[in-house]
Amino acid sequence: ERAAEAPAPAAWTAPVLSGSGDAVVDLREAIRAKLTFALGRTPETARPRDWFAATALALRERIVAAALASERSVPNKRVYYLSLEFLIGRLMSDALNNLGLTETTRSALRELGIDLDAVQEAEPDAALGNGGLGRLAACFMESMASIGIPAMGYGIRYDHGLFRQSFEDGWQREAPETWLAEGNPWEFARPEATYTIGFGGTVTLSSPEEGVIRRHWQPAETVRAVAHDVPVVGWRGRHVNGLRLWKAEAGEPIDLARFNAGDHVGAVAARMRAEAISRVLYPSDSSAEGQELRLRQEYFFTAASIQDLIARHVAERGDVRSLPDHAAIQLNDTHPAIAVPELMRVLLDEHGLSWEDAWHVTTHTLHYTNHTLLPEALETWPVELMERLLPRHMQIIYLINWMHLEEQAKHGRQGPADAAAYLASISLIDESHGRRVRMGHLAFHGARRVNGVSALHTDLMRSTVFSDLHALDPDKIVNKTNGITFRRWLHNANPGLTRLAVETVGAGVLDDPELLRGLEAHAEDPAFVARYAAVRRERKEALAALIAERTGIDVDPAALFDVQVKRIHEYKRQLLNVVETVALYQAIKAEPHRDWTPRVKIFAGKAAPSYVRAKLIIKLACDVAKAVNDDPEVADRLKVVFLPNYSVSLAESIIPAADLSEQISTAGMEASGTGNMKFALNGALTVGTLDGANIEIRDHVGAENIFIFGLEADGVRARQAEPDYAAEAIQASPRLAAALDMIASGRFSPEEPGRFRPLSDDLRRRDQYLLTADFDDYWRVQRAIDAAWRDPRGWWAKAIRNTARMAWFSSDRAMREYAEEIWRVRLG
Ligand code: 4GP
Repeated sequence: ERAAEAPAPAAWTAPVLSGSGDAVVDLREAIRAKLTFALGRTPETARPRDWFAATALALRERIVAAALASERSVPNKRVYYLSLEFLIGRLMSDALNNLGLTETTRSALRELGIDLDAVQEAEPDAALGNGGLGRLAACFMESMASIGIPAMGYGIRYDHGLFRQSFEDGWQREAPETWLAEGNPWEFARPEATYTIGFGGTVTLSSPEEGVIRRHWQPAETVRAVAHDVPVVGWRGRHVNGLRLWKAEAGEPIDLARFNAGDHVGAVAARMRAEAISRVLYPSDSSAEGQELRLRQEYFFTAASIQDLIARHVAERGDVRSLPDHAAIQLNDTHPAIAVPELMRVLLDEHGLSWEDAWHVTTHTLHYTNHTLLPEALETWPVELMERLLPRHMQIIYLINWMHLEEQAKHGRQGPADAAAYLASISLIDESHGRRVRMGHLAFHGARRVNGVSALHTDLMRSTVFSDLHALDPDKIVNKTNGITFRRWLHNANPGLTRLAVETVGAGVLDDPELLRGLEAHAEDPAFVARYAAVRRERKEALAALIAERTGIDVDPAALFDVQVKRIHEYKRQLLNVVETVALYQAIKAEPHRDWTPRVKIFAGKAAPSYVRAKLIIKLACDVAKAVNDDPEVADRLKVVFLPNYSVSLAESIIPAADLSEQISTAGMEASGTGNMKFALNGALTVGTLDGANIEIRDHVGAENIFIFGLEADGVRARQAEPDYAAEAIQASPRLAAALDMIASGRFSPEEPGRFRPLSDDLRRRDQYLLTADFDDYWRVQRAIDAAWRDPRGWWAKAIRNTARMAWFSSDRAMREYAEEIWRVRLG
């Protein structure tokens, strides 16, 4: 059904961790037994998917022993990572690599006549996330297990992860993704860990006879949250943590009376409503979602997780008051921000704590990571909806807010002139367009530490969205620049480069990425450069084969592979890249005999289904691709490819094959980026703006090894204040004007000449993302890149220095910083 990924070269682990003969025999027999007895298949009839399941089950057994040991030991403090998204992708290569079983498994399967690569390709991607923050959560889980932070991830076990993307004549089409269709061999269902989650209903007061007055929430509706655990095995199998994903079930599977009365559909209506909660991942990334179901998802998984961790804490420690000493809860964005009133509710109403004690526990246990400052992405919920769905929580939010505002009034912190404006800015309730709860403010106020994900982003948090709250508590906001796990993004994705690194600087580099530094000494050594280039060439050939298979387009692996892969969003400016492509096309047409640097522009990424503008940008990229690729005059000097259905696995094939990494967001808008780190680690040179973590990447790899262009964040703000900047910029740039005219003219859409007018008109009139302002500098830097490519020695030296200097961007480093400065938890 799904096409194969590019074949991986023999794993680098061979000389380092190869299995003994006995281990191979044991594993072979274990796999054979799983195939026969757990799956009921014979080797003759088994499909690759069956071999995958049998292998996963056999490996899971080896992970379980360590997992149970981790579970039995009671660490002094645990981290709970609450995230609505975990974009984990395939798990087999992680498990094999971290257990050191890649070669043992390859041999065991070979003895059964089966190829490990084919088995790995049969694993569906677990796409339980949209993009950046979901993939970050997956990297963090792997790193916590690798460096020994006792942790549990909490999320939702979506039946359908991020939609499957295909193109119909260049238009994005979405189809449901079905990763669970044949079950998930990695997971353990834990029906014994089931909690009841309420919605709606009323809040009543206890009778005065009880002495103290307590509030009781009587939900109108309840749903069961059933735990499903996926073990997360760390590097060298030393630690195993759990990812606990909640599945929604109805209290009663069927209304038997209704069924017997003949209403067969109505009899399961309540069940359908309950199960809808864990049915689909919301395909929103950096855009607000108004749907009630989304709020139900948020509360469902947060409440289940809090019940679970409190039950564990009380079982281990007896008293809920000591929660902050033994648990640190990280809220990944505001999606679990309802944890603030939920934890308060549990402590007040169920454990009888006073308000002060409950507030102390809450604000010493919770921490919050912000991932975006885009105004349209800052989550708010209508008060009316919250009151209907979570009446007790709304009471608690009002009380928190009242105390918070009183406190400021008492201290007279606000100047009298603009007191109202000041209080409005720090209030948890936004009253500017209907009354809405600001989830960012709520998370901020309820958290002990709040972090941004790159130095620039954290500064902007302090100076913009959270400036007034920041002034009240200047130590609360801290920076924790993102990281990526090198096990997946270097060792697994690029075994050739890893093997080269091991052979050059020693196997210690597998444990300590700082040793990558040792590669620098070889940046100009012809023998080393040849090997480094050969690794890249092999990955490019594999990617070229994959491109041909999936799109029918032939690309030359000798050309510069220029890659932009990420969610499609206007602020990420795929459109800037497409407009530059059109300008380059025009330039080649104007001077067809010039010696142009051959380029392949590679795009991939999904647009949220309701994001009309992003889908139009995809269509433009596809239409431009068609025109350019079909033009014999251009020949091999420019090719444009849009690979469908971007995923973690596809990223693993693309990133090691990239020469150039496009990180071209409008400065101030990309919180960090993590793709930028993956590319640089694998030796692609970055073309980027001074945005997010690009700035820190430049600081690490050196300004001479990265191509920076465009306005900086304050320049963006200044320019946005000028009313006619777009028109002026276009007028000043004949090249940009010509490219926009060509797009507007219908040249790429002859069957519908006006199709792309909305894009060009918008750029002329408003250009919110400053594409016109940055275009000329982008063009300039791209031509400098053409020239740099023509000097292979210089290019490879830069590439090698990128790989050598990226160690700091390991998510192990990020997790150590969180452990020390946010969670105050010891490493195991
Ligand atoms: C993303 C940010 O857009 C990206 O810059 C960052 O690297 C990533 O989070 C992880 O911190 N945000 C989202 C989102 O994914 O949905 O807001």
